[in-house]
Amino acid sequence: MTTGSLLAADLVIAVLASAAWLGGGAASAARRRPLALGLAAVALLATLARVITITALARAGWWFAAEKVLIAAPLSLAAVGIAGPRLLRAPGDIRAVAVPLFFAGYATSSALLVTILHGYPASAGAGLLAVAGVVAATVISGRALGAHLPRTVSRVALVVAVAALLTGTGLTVAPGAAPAVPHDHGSPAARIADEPTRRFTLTAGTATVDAGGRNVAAWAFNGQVPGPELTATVGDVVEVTLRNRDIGRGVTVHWHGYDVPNDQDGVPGVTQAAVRPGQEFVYRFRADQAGTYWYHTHSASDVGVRMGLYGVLVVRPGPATGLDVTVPVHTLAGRPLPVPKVEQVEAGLPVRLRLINTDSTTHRYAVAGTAFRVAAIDGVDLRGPTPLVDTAVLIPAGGRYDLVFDAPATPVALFVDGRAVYSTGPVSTATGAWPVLDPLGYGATAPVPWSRFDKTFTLVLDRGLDLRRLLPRYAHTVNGAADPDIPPQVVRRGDVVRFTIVNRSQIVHPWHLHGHHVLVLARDGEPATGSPLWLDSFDVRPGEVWEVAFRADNPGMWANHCHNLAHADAGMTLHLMYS
Ligand SMILES: [Cu+2]
Repeated sequence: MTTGSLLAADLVIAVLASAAWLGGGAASAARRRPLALGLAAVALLATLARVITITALARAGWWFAAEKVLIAAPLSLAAVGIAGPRLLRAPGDIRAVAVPLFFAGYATSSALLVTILHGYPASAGAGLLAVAGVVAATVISGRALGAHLPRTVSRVALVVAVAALLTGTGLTVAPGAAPAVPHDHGSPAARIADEPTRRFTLTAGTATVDAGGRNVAAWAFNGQVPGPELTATVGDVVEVTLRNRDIGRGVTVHWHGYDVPNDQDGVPGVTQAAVRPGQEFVYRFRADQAGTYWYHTHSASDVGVRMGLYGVLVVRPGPATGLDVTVPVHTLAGRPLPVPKVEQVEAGLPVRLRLINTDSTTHRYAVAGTAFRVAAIDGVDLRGPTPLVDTAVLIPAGGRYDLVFDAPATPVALFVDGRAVYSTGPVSTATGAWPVLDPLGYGATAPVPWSRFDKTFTLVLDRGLDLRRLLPRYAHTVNGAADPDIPPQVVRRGDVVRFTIVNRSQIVHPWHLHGHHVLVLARDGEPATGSPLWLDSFDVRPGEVWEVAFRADNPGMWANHCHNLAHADAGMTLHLMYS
């Protein structure tokens, strides 16, 4: 059983236990003896089952079990300890066990609320608040049922409630200094001169575009979705003038995966001010990384990218050979955009398909009708990629895979999420059962270039109630905090930095660090055994623990966030900064 399924199972069992205890309390209050005893038995079994799930989660990593061991387990023990003996005494009047059963229900459900609303890290404040809630609810139920509760119970409730308030609710972590926002650096055009320059203009504006035979409202660069494909040769200077015609929420251009100097990174409020309607901004950087990249607005990025403010950036080492095409996959107005038509090629010609996922969720790609190799991931060539047949690849949000093969004489087809987006003739469509490539074991291995790490950080991804703003929100959190309250990670130039990224939530988080590619060291404690994987976008699935590292060689302040852009907007963004 994976840690992700354990997390889900534990949650379901906790809900069941809470419901059964509370249902048992209600049934006994209504003097429905067999129902009350039956529900209490279910609750007891569910509570015991949690011993297994919580122990297994703790073995997978303390991050997954902290609040369950420290808060849920003691409360569940108290529930069984108080309700159990009274049930065993088999009271003549079943109503006599109503309050103990309600107590057990409140104990289990308040621990559940701690997991759902607070998560990681566990805190004394959250624990005390949970206990105070349990005691208060039990006292109220007791009064309502006319039960005699010892006066000490009310006193304990009062003491615990005061202690909880004094400790703080524990719903937020200790404040870290939110990063200071540097101001507009202006155009850096003077910095690089006398070099071959590729000049482009991107004008952002509202537009109506044809999305597979249907006109939809979009935000577009130069009136088209995707925006124009920007190409360059290694060594060129890329100069892009961004103009905003009428996008009221502002526009920037972020060069996704391209490790540009910090002031060219296009993050509003961090590396520049958003470009407002009528304004412009000139980006300029040297293209010294070959590979497949993309660009997109980082201003109101969730809605901006979804509405169409993105395009492809390809940097080639020299003239393209054979058929070399980009396949950006995007969902516009709820429907997949058609993939650009690929010309027919003669057999034997080398083909390079640059697959790009510009959506916020993972896509599954399958090439049918030919063996292929994965030549590069996230713009970086793999070492010793071997031929694959009838194998699918999963590309995370923001990620890119370059697939290469020699065009066969027989038909080939590309499937995205089981749908043929392109084919040169009839091929088998049964790609759904194909195995999925695990890039951590693909290609030829090479030693990790570092033996020690100067800085290590752990990012625990979860959900939680965020009370820092006027309106409470159910945020996507990192270490229990949400943007802008997540303390920045501070490194020095030259540091070798290791991140541990832990997903204790129920959803996939595609992680994306700006300005640096990270080398994958291990996943779930298993070292990567294939080609060195230098990624800028990788899916951390529920229950997974990723270890990645990089050298801090690109000074500045960099966004470090989930590339499910709705999650990033809902708190899952922090910053890496150089001291
Ligand atoms: Cu996410």
